[in-house]
This record gives sequence, structure tokens and C-alpha cells, in this order.
Amino acid sequence: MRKFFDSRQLHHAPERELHNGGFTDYAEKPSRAQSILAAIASAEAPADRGEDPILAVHDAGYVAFLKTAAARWAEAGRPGDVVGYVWPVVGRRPLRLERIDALIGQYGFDAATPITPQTWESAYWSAQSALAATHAVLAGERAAFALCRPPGHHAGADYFGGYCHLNSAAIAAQAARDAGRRRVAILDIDYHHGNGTQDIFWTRGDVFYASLHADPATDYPFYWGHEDERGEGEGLGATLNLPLPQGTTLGAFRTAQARALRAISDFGAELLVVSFGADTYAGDPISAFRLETPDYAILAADIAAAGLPTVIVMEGGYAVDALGANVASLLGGF
Ligand code: OKP
Ligand code: ZN
Repeated sequence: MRKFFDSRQLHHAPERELHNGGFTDYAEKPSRAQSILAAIASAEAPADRGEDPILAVHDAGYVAFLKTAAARWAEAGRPGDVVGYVWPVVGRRPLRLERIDALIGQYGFDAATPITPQTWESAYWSAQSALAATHAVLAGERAAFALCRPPGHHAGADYFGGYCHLNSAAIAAQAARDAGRRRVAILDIDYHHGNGTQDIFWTRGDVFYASLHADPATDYPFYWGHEDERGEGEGLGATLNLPLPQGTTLGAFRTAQARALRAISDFGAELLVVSFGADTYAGDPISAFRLETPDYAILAADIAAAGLPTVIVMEGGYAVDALGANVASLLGGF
């Protein structure tokens, strides 16, 4: 299987994150990618397809914000990483906002995703890795892997959060649509609900979003991923949320995944994007499912049996020492 990664994806390295009222090391660290690289032996550098495929998903004002946030922060005399503290809870509308703190609230939804001077560069190449894998599959590969880091599934068209800035899975799905695939499905098996991906395709009937994740009643991102969220308008029925309780092991996870795969097949998808998070692993430091390393091979074999051209995009997974083995298990099983 072809695999894609650009070393510039290592540059984004926030110093710390707000966690339970104090500060801890940033969980989404560059060593995650190094653990995966060591386990998959080699990865190709992606081509540079420019900003157009990113702007096919993301708002231009938001992209301009991501590129300039760190410089504006420094201009305001602030040391360290960009972090917000105020959010427009009643809804967002276009406003003429000047202060960096106001923009962070406008374009973000949590305080645990600091932006650094290298964030744009790393997110850009993460998206390019997803595009490279997508174009490999469009050109006839059965499957390809994008080592996306930073991850993407919490990022919406015009907001960051949950360690995510550009939504690589959504960018991949949109690129497949623009290349003529009429129906595309995204299967999100990260521990967390991919609220950004869901939001991007919420009113669209051409991209199906199915997610297995920890019940948002107990787990981040809390406000999205509940069972009754099914899409709207032309997208009604093209969103499927399957929340699972903390403590979930392979049996229940596999049953839910089979349900998602049946829905994807009924939808008539021509191409599949898998948002893969290894934070469902029993040893994950920020999550509470109980999957084991060999389980990923079983899940991957079930996905492969759906018979669709498949782009596998990396999302979360924070047990750094086991991360490479978990990814290798998934790719091997596929
Ligand atoms: C990203 B992905 C506060 C906890 C914030 C954010 C989790 C983001 C997960 N320290 N947790 O879906 O793996
Ligand atoms: Zn996650």
C-alpha cells in the first residue's frame, strides 16, 4: 500500500494544552508521526497540489486566519502559542473583528488547540498527504494511507479545535467528488466524534458520514455526535452516528462498524475515506475504549471486504509507544 507523509508535518509542536484546569504536555505531539513512520518503514512525500483543494472545503477568511494568527499574536506582544479565551456562544456571524483574541473565538471552538508559527505549514502538508493518497486511489490503487498529523476531523469549514485545523478527510472526499466520483463515504473510527466532518457535509446528499465514537454524553466533543443527528435537507439520512459506551471492546465495536459499512454500501458509495484514530486502543492516555493491537487488523479486514477503493487518513491515537504497531496492524489487516 502506498503511504504519504511530509516531514514539515513535524513542525507543529504546541508547548502545552489546557487540561482539567491545569496545563499538560500537548498530547498530539510530533513523536506520534515518528512512531508511525518507524512501524511502516517508509512513506512517500506528497506532491504540492496547492490551496485550491483546501479552499474547496474551507472558508478563505478562515484559511487567512490560520496563516496569520501566530504573527498577529506576536504583534500583540504575546509570548508562546496562540490560545483563545472567549467564544460567541449564541452563534457566529460575519463581524469586523480586529483583536486576535476575538478572531480566535470566531474561528475556533476549544481552548486546547494552540496555534504556533508552524501550524499552517504542518496542517497544509497534512492535507497534501491526504490529497496524494486520494489521487493514488483515484488513479487505480486499491487503497492508500495518509499519515495525517496534525489530524483533521474536528475542523469545520471555518473553525479549528480538537487538535485539528484543516479537515484532511473532508478535503480527500471533496477531491474525489471533484474528480467525478458521484458518491463518497467517510467512515470515522476515531474514538472521538468527527464534528467538523459531519458539519461540512451536513446538508449534502453526495457525501455520507458514518461515525463510531465514545458517547458525547461522556466524551469530547460533547455537543455533537449524538444518535439523533442525521443531517438536514438533501443531507438528511446521509449522517449516521453510532455512539458507544466507555469500556467498549472489539465485539461491540465490530458490530457497530458492520452497521456503518452496510449503510455505506446501501448509500452506493464509489469511494471510501476512513478517518482512522488509534485512540480506541486500551492503552490510550486520553480515551476509554479497550481495543487491542491485533483488533485493528480484524477491523481493517472487515472494511476491505466492503470492496471499495479506500483512502485511509490518520486521525488520533496518543499512546505513542504503541501507535506505530496499531497503525501497522490496521494497514496489514487491510
Ligand atoms: C482529537 B482526535 C483537554 C482535552 C481535549 C481534545 C481531544 C481531541 C482529540 N486537554 N481533548 O479526535 O483524536
Ligand atoms: Zn480522537
